[in-house]
Amino acid sequence: MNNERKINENSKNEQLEAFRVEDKGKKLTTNQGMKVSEDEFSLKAGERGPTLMEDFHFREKMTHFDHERIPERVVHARGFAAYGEFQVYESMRKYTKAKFLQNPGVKTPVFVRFSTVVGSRGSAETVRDVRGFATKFYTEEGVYDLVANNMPVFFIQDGIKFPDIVHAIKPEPDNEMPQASSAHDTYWDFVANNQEAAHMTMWLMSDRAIPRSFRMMEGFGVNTFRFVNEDGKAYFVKFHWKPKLGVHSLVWDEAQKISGEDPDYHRRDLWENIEKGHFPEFELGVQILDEEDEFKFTFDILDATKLWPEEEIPVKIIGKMILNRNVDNVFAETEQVAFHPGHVVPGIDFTNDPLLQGRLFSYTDTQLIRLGGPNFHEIPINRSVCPFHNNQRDGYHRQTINVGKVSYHKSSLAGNTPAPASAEEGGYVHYQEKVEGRKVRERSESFRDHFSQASLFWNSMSKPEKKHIIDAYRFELGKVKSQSVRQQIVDMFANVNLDLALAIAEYIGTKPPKSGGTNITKSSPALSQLNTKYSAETRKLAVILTDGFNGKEVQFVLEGLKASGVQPEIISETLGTVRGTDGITFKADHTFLTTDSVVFDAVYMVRGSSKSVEFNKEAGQFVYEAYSHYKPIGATHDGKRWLETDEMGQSVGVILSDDMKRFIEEFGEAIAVHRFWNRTVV
Ligand code: HDE
Repeated sequence: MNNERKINENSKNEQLEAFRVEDKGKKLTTNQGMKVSEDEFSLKAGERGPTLMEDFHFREKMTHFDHERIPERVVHARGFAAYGEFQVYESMRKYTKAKFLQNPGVKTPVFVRFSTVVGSRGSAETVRDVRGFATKFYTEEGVYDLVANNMPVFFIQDGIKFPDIVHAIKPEPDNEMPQASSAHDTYWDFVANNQEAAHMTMWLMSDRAIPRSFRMMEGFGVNTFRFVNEDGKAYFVKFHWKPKLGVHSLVWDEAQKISGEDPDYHRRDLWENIEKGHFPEFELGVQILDEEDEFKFTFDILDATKLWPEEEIPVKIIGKMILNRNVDNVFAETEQVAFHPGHVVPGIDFTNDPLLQGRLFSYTDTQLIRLGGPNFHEIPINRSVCPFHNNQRDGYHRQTINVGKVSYHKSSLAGNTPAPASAEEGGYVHYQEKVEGRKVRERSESFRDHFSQASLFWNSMSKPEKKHIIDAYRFELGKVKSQSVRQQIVDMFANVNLDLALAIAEYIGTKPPKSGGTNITKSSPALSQLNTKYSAETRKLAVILTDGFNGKEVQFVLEGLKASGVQPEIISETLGTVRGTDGITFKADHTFLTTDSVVFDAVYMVRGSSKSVEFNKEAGQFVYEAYSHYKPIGATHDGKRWLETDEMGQSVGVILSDDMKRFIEEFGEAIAVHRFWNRTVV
């Protein structure tokens, strides 16, 4: 094709290079470029006198500082992002004409922002919440945004209720508490009185809401979109991201402790792994449905509170994304990026999903206030890598200098250019769906069932996952002060599962539900995260040792574990060098003062000759905490003596062996398992 633009994985980076500024080693200047001679003292009338109005340097510096903040996102305020590339495995020509989905030889640059939803910009990252997973594809046909979450359904069915759910789940307005949490009266009052939230609430109470890492989450486009191919034939489509490392979570006690220990836990994990070259990978999957099959299901495929069970409509894996570069400047890139589900390319179209329709209005609208005007598409991170031409002009912060007299269409002076492109020339032509109906403000009859899929989700959970869900309800409702709201929730969730409702009621002091139960017995194994992938790759291992350890043995074990991707970090009595009996040394990364058990995936107890009572006590607490969070623990020789009780030593996931080869093998496997849920923890 002669109008094909050459975009490759480096295109965005090359574009950004023009905007990067290196200040190091340069002379200090004003914003006007004039060198300044002094930056510590304002201009004063006498050494002890008042600052003078004419001090332009002081005024410029202070004014800029005074205006440094922009409004945070109304939702998804706290986020972290990285660059990468996407490649399709095989041409999707049959289903869509989107160019970036045609050629396995093409790598499309991407920018992905992960986020929490409820908390403000400075809130902790391991709170119980939905996670955003928004991807910007810089394609040759323009920017395509896949603005996804880590849960496949949503709280509401119609966009008009979005302000209500957000007001209800955000901190309560009279005292702005609690931060980044749904565990309060207004959220649960909303759920009880807007029962379409039942299914999403089950997900929110599940382990999915406390991910171990952004690298270990699935992503879901939630809304139903359309693929349209070259012949104009359309298909319904749902988008999925599947993480290479599988889906894994924290335990609630651990998540809460990490919020204090390291509120930046998720961004640190992403940042560090990319810096070390452990590039996160996600496969793109699609569920595709023929238009003729629209009404074949027990649920309405346009209802965003429903998922499409993977066993009924399989997920076809079509490509892979790899994240391989951190940002240079969080404000310039991560904060100023503007996503929008309406940023589409030819071959991707919308459906009448009323939640999606609401979203199509909201995102541009919110950028106008957040980024200060209509030219946010010109901010470097938002710029498409292909050129853009139209008659839009002026406005705050305009960067381009559009030359010539003509800024209207149609014109003879510019020969009707920029000219609309036909479909053959790559112009976007909306899918000609036939619509007819009366103007009404109503819920479709097909959107009325709020409980069947909530039950499906419950039925699909493994035993430990069910226990975590019950615990989460007990915690959250335990924080709800209104007895009436508590009771309404118990009565409501009896429609999902009676055992669940009874388990909640028993704990939070309400009456058991008046009625309830369900005849839904179906389950969907794909919904249980225990059925996803397991790997020891990038798992963080705490190695506890002091001077006098057996150097050769520890070195052998660590090399063996590193070969399966485990990342060991040494914890010792002091920072600096730790010496083994045989002259082998390690550099201590942490002491018990600078780190904590909760930020590791596994513990290797080595010991040494230290007799410090304090150190030994702390080591015991450290390993016990890891044990109580169901983590793998390994010990050889002396290290075994640190394991507090016999019971702990005999538990699943605790590997004690003096045969080094066997130890590496068994401990490596245990690290991959991640958590041993059937361990008895007292
Ligand atoms: Fe969003 N959403 N949303 N949302 N959303 C925003 O846009 C909105 C919904 C999602 O990292 C806002 O730029 C409405 C579903 C992500 O920058 C805002 C409705 C899904 C992000 C907005 C929804 C999402 C946002 C706030 C219901 C999963 C963060 C700041 C009709 C598929 C993107 C902004 C980033 C952000 C509106 C529902 C995902 C206000 C009205 C469903 C990942 O425009």
